[in-house]
This record gives sequence, structure tokens and C-alpha cells, in this order.
Amino acid sequence: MKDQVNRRGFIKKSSLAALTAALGTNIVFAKNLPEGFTPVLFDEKDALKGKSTELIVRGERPWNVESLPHLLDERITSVKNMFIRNNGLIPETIDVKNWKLTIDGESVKAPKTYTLEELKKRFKKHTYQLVVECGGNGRSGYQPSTSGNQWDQGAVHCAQWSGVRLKDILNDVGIKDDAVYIGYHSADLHLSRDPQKEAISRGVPIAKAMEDETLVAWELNGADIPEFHGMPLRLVVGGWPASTSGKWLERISIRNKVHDGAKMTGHSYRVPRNPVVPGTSIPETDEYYKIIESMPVKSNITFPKTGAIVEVGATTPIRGHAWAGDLKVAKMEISIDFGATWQPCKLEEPANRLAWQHWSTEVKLPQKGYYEVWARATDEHQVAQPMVIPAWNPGGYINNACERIAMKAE
Ligand SMILES: Nc1nc2c(c(=O)[nH]1)N[C@H]1C(S)=C(S)[C@@H](COP(=O)(O)O)O[C@H]1N2
Ligand SMILES: [Mo]
Repeated sequence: MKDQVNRRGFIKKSSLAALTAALGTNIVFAKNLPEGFTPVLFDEKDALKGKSTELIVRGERPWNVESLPHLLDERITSVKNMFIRNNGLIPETIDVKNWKLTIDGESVKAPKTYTLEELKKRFKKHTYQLVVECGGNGRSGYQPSTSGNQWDQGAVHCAQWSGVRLKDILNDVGIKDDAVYIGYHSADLHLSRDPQKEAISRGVPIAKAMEDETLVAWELNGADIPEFHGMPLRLVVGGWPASTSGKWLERISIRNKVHDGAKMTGHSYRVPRNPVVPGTSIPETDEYYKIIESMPVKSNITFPKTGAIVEVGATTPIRGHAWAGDLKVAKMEISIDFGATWQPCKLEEPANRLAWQHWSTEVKLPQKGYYEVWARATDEHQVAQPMVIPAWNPGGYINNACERIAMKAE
């Protein structure tokens, strides 16, 4: 890994000609550009570098890039198939050698700062596979549509993260009895580039922060965390909205109240306390909204790819993953008749708590024609995925309706 990545410095020191040559492109009217002008291309680094070419770009400023169910077929999601969700701009300088993590806040006995090297040396390293799903995954299903990225089914991954337990750090620092919540602070920039503003600063209740699986991680799938996923240090909170997994982590505040950082209020990552009529707007206050905590039960179908054409009566393997926030998935079923009948699937144990569970089965399509395969997971509390889109909410969060693929028998 490069110790220092400084985008701005690079642009300043190099000529436009050299830069465009390096990119293998050519700015046709470059000679007409004013001095010091930065082409849009160099505004931010290319989030798509090293990514599967099938990923869907939902936005470039900030970068929001979605994965697809068939790309998520791997048991452990590889970086090239991981979605990216940025609320701001990635840090201009990432000085890995001198990276520090500070623990502060009202409910810390005394603030303490660790270098990344100290974290690696002082605490035991742990590795977990963790489901990180954007609270807005599935948002495109809501009618009327809500603002925000129109994620379909691909804003989820289950990768392998390594680092130290947040609880080991907090026990070392010393936390007061009145601690209620943690809030992360990160090095990315607000879209306005105003240094006074944070792009996002969220957190979780202290009990979730103290769980074994809540990591301060520096490794993703056995390698350094890539730039767009939070290099060099990241909070990883499995099973909760991915917005709680702060990238480019610099500071964690131990709060004596619910954290009040950027995107903790309004309808950001919150849902109405009482169900609302679709399309309703309600006051964006705590009285009307509650923070999304554990994500609901959900599953995907990662093989075959939707649109598969098979022979009548042939045996086709079907598989995917299922997850249920803090809970385990207890049952997995599929239907090829629009939910009239369901057949049970083989469901594996998770690699560890908060990892997704692999499921598999086979289908035989009985006669020529069009079919849909629907998948339905049920959690250990006997709560199943709904077949239709669940409670509409102004932020378009937690759509856990059954996912489906199209198949044709010929
Ligand atoms: N510092 C920081 N952390 C962040 C974000 C961000 O914009 N800045 N986005 C959050 C949101 S909303 C999501 S869905 C996940 C996405 O993680 P990924 O890009 O590694 O897939 O990161 C979370 N952590
Ligand atoms: Mo998100």
C-alpha cells in the first residue's frame, strides 16, 4: 500500500498533458482551458477502478455504485463486487503511516489517542464475515418513490473484516457508567468541501458497540482496506444499517446521549414510529421518527442470473444468501408458482454471528414457459420476508420484500 495518497498534490505537480496521457485519454480542447483548471475527471478518484464492469453507477458525486445479485454469488464478497456508498468526497490525503484513532466524548474517563501501529500491536486481532447492507437497499421498490439512491438489490455485501474489537479499545480507554451511544467521526469531506461540516457521523448504542463482532478494522478480505471502502481504518457494525460502519475512521466519541452527528436526524436512517400512508410527510422530529437499528430478515438469489433459460424438466441449482440483522435465519424457502406453494431449501450455519447464511436447492420447471423463482427467508423469531413491498416510509428504508428471478423453460 502506498503510504500517502495525495490527489490534489498530484494534480498540482503534474501537467494536464501528462495526466491525460496517464489516463490513456486526450482532452481535445485542453489548450483552451484556463490555468489551474481541474477537469471533472480529476475531481475525485475513479471509484470504478478494479471493480466489476457490470456494477451500476447510481451517482458520481458522491460516488454511489451498486452491485447485482449474480455478482454476489461468492460466499465472501470480493472487493470488485462490493457496492460503494459515499455521502461525501473521499479524503484528499490518506496518510496511513501517521493515521490515528482518538476516543473522546462526555462519557470517556479521559480521551486517548492510538496510532494505527499501536492498535495493531496492543490488541488481539479478530476476523469476522459481516453483512453490511445499506439501510436504503431496495429503495427503488417504494411507491411513491422517495428521495435517495434508487438502490435495487445490490447495496449489500458480506466480506471478511479483520481488526480489533471496539470493546477492547473502549475497555482500555475506560468508559463512564453514563455512556449511552458512540458516534464516529471520519476524514472524508462534506460535498461542499466546508471543513466545518461532516459528510456523515453516525453511531450505535453502547451495547451494540460492545459486541464481540463490532470491529475497528484495517483489513478487508485479508488485504489493506481499499481507498473507497475506508482506507486505512473503518468501523464495521454487522447487521445494522451500513451507515453505522464509518469509513476513514479518525475518532469515536462516547456519548452520554444519543449521538447527534450528521445524518442522525430528520428522516436520515430513521423510519416513522407509527406506520404512515404512502406519500405522507410527517414532522422530522424524534416524536415521529425512530432510528433504524437491526436490519430485517432478507435473502437474495445469486444463481442463476435472472433471465436464465433451461430445459423443461432439467435440474437447475438455485442458490443465494440470507441474513437477518442481529438474528439468525431459521428457514429458507423458494416458490416457482408466485408464492402459492413453497419448497424448503438447504440452509447453512453462518461462518460466525452476523455473517450471511448460504442457502441452496434445485428446481425442475415442469413445462414450457415463463417462471419466477421467489425466495423467502424466516428469522429465528418466525418473522418472514413479506412478498409485497412493506411499510412505505419517507426515506425509503428497509425494504425487505422477497427477491425473485425470471426463468424460462424451453
Ligand atoms: N466516513 C464515511 N463512512 C461511511 C459512509 C460515508 O459516506 N462516509 N457511507 C456509509 C453508508 S450510507 C454505507 S451504505 C456504507 C457503504 O460501505 P461501502 O462503500 O464500503 O460498501 O458506508 C457507510 N460509511
Ligand atoms: Mo447507506
